[in-house]
Amino acid sequence: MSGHGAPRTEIVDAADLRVVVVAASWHDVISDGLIAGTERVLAASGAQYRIVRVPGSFELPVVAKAALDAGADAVVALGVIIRGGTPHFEYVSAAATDGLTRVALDTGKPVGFGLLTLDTEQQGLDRAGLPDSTEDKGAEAADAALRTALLLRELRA
Ligand code: DLZ
Repeated sequence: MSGHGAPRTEIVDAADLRVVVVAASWHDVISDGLIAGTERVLAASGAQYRIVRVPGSFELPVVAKAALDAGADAVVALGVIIRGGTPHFEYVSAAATDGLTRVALDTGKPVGFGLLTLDTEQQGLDRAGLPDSTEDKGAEAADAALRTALLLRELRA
């Protein structure tokens, strides 16, 4: 999937939203870049947020669900999975992706999807919002979570 065509966005005002960032701990340079991009957007929006770490991407859905059940308006889920020589990549990627989708639908609250599933480390460095990156997927995921939470609030009002 290409990053071309992503919407051009401005910072939204989300001062009354509570957001939990759930970040997996694998591939720290890339995941630290994703977290920094997410924080830039959340801080600029005025949203209240906290960051929690989980061991790996497989653990993202259950913790995202707990955060939303406990009252968060949105979650930003961040993880980095790099393909290896075994089918493990497919299992962890599918479990995390399907699980996060289910969490969003079951809770009726948005999960910003900042899970990178990659063939190479370089692909992650290119997307991590680092000085030499071409994309900032952590920022994109945070922006999507905020916009969706605000839209859902408006639709339900
Ligand atoms: C086991 C594993 C492997 C091989 N690779 C990754 C990865 O690239 N990215 C990631 O976020 N997590 C990985 N994990 C860990 C699993 O997500 C999970 O934390 C463990 O299987 C324990 O449940």
